[in-house]
Amino acid sequence: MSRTKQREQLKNEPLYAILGESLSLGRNNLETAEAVINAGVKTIQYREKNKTWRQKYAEGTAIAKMCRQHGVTFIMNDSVDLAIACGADGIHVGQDDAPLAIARKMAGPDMIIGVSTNTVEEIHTAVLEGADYVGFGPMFPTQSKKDANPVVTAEAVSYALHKCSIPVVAIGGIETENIGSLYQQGFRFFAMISAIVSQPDIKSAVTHLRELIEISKKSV
Ligand code: 3NM
Repeated sequence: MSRTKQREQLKNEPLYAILGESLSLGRNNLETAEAVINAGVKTIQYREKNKTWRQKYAEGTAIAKMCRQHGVTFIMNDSVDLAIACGADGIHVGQDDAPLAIARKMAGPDMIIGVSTNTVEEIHTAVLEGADYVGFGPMFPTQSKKDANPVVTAEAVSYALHKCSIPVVAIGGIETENIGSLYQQGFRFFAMISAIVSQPDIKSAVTHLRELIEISKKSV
């Protein structure tokens, strides 16, 4: 699939799964990726903080290939060199990773680039610098990220919903209990680790999340 099509797909697909092996109930990242792909999720991010470059490269390359075969967009977390080396479609950078302009310069105009944001200022800067989407959170407290920021403020939520011209992917503590209310608030894209990869049955977890979104759609 072309990157142009993938950019379009990002705007149409509500669910964004993030892989993290320590949270995957004993499955390895390839097994989890396969289950997530089979569940129909169209965006997958590889996020490992404690593996070596070589391990990340090996896993990332294999998952990128699986994603390519199934029309799934594959995003590498943090590192531009790994994203390029693995043949990822995109990179997700945090506020402490390579600045977007540098990442763009290294990765080229075609690479999808997402940026983690927590404040109005960070969203504003990411848009100005040409991000394709922002990750925005944490929406709720989360156990999955050790150094998570404070939960986003009402002011930042309002800016994200009404002033941000690129897709806002809500993240942090999103699960079946709250995805519907986030949808009703105006969020359309949802990134999750535990509500997807920590579930015993990933396919039924994803189906349930989709159903909750569909129900909320009818009430907005
Ligand atoms: N980034 P879960 S919160 C990876 O706020 C990540 O930028 C966050 O995991 C941010 O869905 C987070 O299990 C963890 O809460 C998301």
